[in-house]
Amino acid sequence: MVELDLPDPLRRLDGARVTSAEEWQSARRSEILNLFQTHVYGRPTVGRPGEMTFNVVTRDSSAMGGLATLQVITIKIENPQRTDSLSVEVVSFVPNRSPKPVPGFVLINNRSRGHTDPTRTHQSDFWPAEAAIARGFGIAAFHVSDVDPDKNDFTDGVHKVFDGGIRVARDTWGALAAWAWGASRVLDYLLTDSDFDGGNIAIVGHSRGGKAALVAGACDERFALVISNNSGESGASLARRPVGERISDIVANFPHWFCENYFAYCDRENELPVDQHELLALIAPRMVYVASASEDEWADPEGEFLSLVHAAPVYALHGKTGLPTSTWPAPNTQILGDGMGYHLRQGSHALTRYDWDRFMDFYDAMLKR
Ligand code: GTR
Repeated sequence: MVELDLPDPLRRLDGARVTSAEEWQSARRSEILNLFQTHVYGRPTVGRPGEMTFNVVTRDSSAMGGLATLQVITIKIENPQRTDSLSVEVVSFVPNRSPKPVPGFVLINNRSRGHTDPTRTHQSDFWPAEAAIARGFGIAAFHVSDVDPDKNDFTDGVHKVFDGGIRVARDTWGALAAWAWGASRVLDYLLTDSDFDGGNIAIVGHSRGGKAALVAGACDERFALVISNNSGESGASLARRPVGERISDIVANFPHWFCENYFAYCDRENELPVDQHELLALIAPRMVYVASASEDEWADPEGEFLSLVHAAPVYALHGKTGLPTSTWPAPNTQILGDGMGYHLRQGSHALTRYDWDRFMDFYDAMLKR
């Protein structure tokens, strides 16, 4: 494998070296975030909406045979003229027998809604709510299509409500940034829910949802833990590694995930002013966890691991040692580091019960529970 010439997260645009956590926070962090928003994911046209209401439509304290309390919440978001709105449904469970508030997970659901069935008629390892409850975690989810349907169309979702239904500019946000913004709105709600510990909310996503989870964690410093599962190209894996999916593949298949400026980097990864380890670095000093699968070559599992390794200097600046090794581990061995964790699951591209069990092990270890 050729040596990669990666951008240095600790070198400012004017060439000066970042030497303290304070300098990172005040000067460098915003430079990198701005580069990602300009060249990769696009820039949100709206922050926390002025017109946003939370409506608890269902509350059942005898869910899961009395072990949990279910809530279904509708987040209604209107544009300033109140001519259009979004409605985002959140499903959440908290354990009845654990002291409140509880740390929690939020899944960005990019699969069918059935995976987060509030009735629990259908139970899925994609969102194993019973397992989270048994270990004393709260768990919530929302569906990506409530924020921005996953198709190459800017006339619906958040773009319709806030952007007039078009790509306004070359840095207009794509679906990944929109889903990340949606995750922040779910967090806005959870911060009002006294059963959840608002200081300990993890954002989780698989594949395209894993890319969005990283963007959410990079943009919104209120997320305490960011978990990317098999996120691959334009997620955790390094763009400059010529392995698996490349920018040319992803923008051909999913142009709507990105801003238009990203299209210029097809087969020109070396000219991209950032690489994906810097997206992970934006999460520092908060917790970041990357999970890969051994047969998921399209996502370049080793490239996902190396992103953590190359983000580690930013963690070190904040007094966190990161991973205890820079050697890619064998399948089914978890690495619990300082602020960072990783595992390579034996198997194919998926989000499984094995992955969730490791996320909970890491979260428990970090919380010293
Ligand atoms: C693939 C895509 C990946 C990943 C995946 C998914 O086809 O190439 O980047 O996002 O879809 O989300 O399932």
